[in-house]
Amino acid sequence: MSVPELTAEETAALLAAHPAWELAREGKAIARTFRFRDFSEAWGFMSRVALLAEAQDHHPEWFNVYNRVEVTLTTHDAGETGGLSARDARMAAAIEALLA
Ligand code: H2B
Repeated sequence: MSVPELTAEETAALLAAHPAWELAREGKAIARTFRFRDFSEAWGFMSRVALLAEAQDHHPEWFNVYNRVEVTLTTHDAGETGGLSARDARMAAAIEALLA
């Protein structure tokens, strides 16, 4: 529980920088649903995000059905019970960069 949570201003900046993401869990997380052509492309995306997650030691919560991947980013080590931190902002930016 040692990671500082984003301030309201920092959270607003995060959403402005990545408008496809939305706040979830009463502001404690951000979420985005990705759709791909098929399962193979979805799994390829997940594989690349998994490598990012290991490199950043920051791991997404996600749910996959065929070509759809729902990603939730939150920091378990932030706040009392988890919250948004700079780690989530960095991961969101890295995921966006994968798809750019
Ligand atoms: N992922 C996420 N989403 N939040 C965390 O707080 C977190 C993590 N902490 N991955 C890391 C691992 C921590 O448990 C290890 C010990 O560094």
